[in-house]
Amino acid sequence: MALKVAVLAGGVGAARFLAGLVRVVEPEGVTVIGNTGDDLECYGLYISPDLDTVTYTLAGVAHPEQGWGRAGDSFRVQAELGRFGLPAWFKLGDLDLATHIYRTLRLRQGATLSQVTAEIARAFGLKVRLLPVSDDPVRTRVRTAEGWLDFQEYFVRLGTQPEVVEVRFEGAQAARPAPGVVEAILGADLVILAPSNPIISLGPILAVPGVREALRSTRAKVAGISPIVGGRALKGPADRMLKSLGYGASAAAVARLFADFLDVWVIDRVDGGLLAEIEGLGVRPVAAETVILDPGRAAELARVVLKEACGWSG
Ligand code: FO1
Repeated sequence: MALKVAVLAGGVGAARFLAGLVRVVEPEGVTVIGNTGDDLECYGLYISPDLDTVTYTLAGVAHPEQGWGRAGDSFRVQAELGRFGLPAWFKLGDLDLATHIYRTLRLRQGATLSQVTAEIARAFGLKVRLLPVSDDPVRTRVRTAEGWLDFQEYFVRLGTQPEVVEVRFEGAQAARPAPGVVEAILGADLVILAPSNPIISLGPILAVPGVREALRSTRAKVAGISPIVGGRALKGPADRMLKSLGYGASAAAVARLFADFLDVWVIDRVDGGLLAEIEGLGVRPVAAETVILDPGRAAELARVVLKEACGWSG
């Protein structure tokens, strides 16, 4: 029987890790629990960036450098929308728009986000099960000197430049985990926190009542991969955010955020000096090559996680 793995996932970093994981375990046994805090409406369309990034990456159709959006996409529709004065700071390619049109159409017909996500995943030939963390709206908002901003305004329009002094996940308290989310965590052989921004990618997932409790009570080992290497985020604003929110930007500081449910924390070899600090949190640290340069390296990293967390050696 396939090893049952549940993965908590944000966007690009998580998707690249998953592309490696499915090379080493049977994808049919993998459930991906995706962040929906970044979701937005644009031109009346419902966009779920992190779910799409996972879908496109696993389908092999993601933009190779950006990691989000489609490879070889064109922007003719968005350019034409400029004629009517509509803003175009959130780049939506023509192929990508088809996904958003389909999702919006199905949601208007009464389908849930998890149903549509499964339909889109099937259309792209995914073998993993991809679940939004919730079918209820959860929206990440950040407070900066300019006041409260919607997540994508901060992330894309302002290019993550303003300092973030507070983060909230609107709707999270009233949200219920999507069907299968808690069951996947409780029924897994292994739960993995992908190398994602701990505040804005994993934060919304953990903020949905029932998810953190499931992570604390599952009999599966819970392992995570640090997205901070040598005090720096490999991608995005995680290091600056961790500092401005007062947590500190180190692989150990991120482990502290998850210490109540984390068993194994995989850090980069350059952070070997943090092993004792992580052990002090009651978490077993493992030093490995964590920088994902290609799917081969991602597969190597997945092998380390599987071996260290549950003794799996293929
Ligand atoms: N990221 C950008 O930096 N600029 C964009 O214009 C942009 C558009 C976009 C469209 C669809 C999509 O699925 C993702 C998109 N992203 C864009 C990425 C997205 O903002 C972030 O990757 C996530 O929300 C953070 O994980």
